[in-house]
Amino acid sequence: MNPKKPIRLFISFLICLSWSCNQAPQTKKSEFVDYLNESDTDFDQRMEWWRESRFGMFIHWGVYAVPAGIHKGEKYESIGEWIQLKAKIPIDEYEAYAKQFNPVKYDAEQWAKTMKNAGMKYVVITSKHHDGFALWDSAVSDYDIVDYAPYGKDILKSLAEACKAQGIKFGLYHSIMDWHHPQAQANDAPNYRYNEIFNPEFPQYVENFLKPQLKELVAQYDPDILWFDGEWIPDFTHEMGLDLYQYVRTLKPSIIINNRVDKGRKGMEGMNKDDKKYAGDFGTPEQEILEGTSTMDWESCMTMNDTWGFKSFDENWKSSKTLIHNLIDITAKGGNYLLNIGPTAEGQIPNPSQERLANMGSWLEVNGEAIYATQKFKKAYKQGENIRFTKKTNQPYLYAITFEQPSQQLVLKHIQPREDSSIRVLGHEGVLDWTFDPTKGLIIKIPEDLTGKMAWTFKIEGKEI
Ligand code: FHN
Repeated sequence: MNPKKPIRLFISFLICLSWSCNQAPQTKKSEFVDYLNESDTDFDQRMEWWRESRFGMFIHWGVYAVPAGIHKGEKYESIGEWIQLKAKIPIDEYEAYAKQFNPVKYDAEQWAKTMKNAGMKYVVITSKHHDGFALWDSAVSDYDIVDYAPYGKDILKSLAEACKAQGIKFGLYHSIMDWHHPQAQANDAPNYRYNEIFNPEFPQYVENFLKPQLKELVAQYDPDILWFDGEWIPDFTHEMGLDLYQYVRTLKPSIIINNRVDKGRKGMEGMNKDDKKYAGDFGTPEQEILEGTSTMDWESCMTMNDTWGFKSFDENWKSSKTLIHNLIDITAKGGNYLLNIGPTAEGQIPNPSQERLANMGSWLEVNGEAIYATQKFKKAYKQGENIRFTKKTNQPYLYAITFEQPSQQLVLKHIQPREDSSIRVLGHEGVLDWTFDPTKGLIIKIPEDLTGKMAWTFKIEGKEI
């Protein structure tokens, strides 16, 4: 939910006033729409495809894949995309890495097919991370993949086209913080007094660089999602956040924007301190899954190993089973799963990532109806630690998904089947014997030859109790 309350009415009135006085760049006075006070009906309609998608690919890709965690022979244990700051690399030295960024093995069509085969319905790729390097041909800056790097081709253009050809929604991650632009955090680049001082020219960076780049990204690549990050810096204010949300929605009214566009996020837990005051369409738990459910839309973003950007020596990969169980748990709690890959400097998806994506796609090919276009149970999203529940949005089907292979019988407490209905395990031939008793619950007889792996989905026609 993205309820709007009086506190924002006043602030958005001020934004409307300033905008209408300044003839908002994209709309005439009469056309001004106050997106900070959208109706719940309009909000729900705009979020529908995103809620039904459940599963997307996060891509952290850029110059940081060149050092890949190692600088001047020293390995840095931090997340790969932070190497410029963690290794205190002066800007001119880091720019030398940009001059080496030449992903000749990048194949946008292959990447889009990999997402499709993994069962992912949308993608969010870094257009610009904190290092300030643009993965598209920007007219606002030459610090980009076409003008600055030897590669010379527009990565976002080819990926946007390939994703749209595969029916995959296209999203952009864009960092508000910028270590390269002199009017942003990088004004004292060699020392990186990151997050310690205000840059007096930061407002000019927002108006004359951040917004113009966002405008060209929306115009050129028509993204369905804008995923902001780096909003925590002291230079960026709540008022800037409200204005940025209004600005981007005015560029593309149907676009979906995360809560890192504003200052409401409670750290890595990712939800808003007060979702009535702060802008953003969904919460963003990072490297964690909410303990329970939420009235606000949310999406857990997580890595497959320990880094977002590629590191040559991070081999701490989560198992396919863990990744699938995360997806099931998140879905049962009503959230989305944004699972990250960090491609190499040559433009390849690491083999361990490809293997896990293929395994997830195989499971979803059989069990996807229990994930996509489902809602959470109203009363109980789980039973014990190894059973999760989901239900179809507009059909009488409910799903009980078990993390461990059941044997002999499965007893379910929160579902009453319709009399004379059939119960099946997705991917397993035949129907299962069952009995229902209001006290004992639903008792399902498990066949000895039960097929399936990693998680088992019981499809039941009936109602939640
Ligand atoms: O600093 C970034 C980090 O590099 C990465 O992009 C994650 C993923 O969303 N977000 C920030 C850390 O919270």
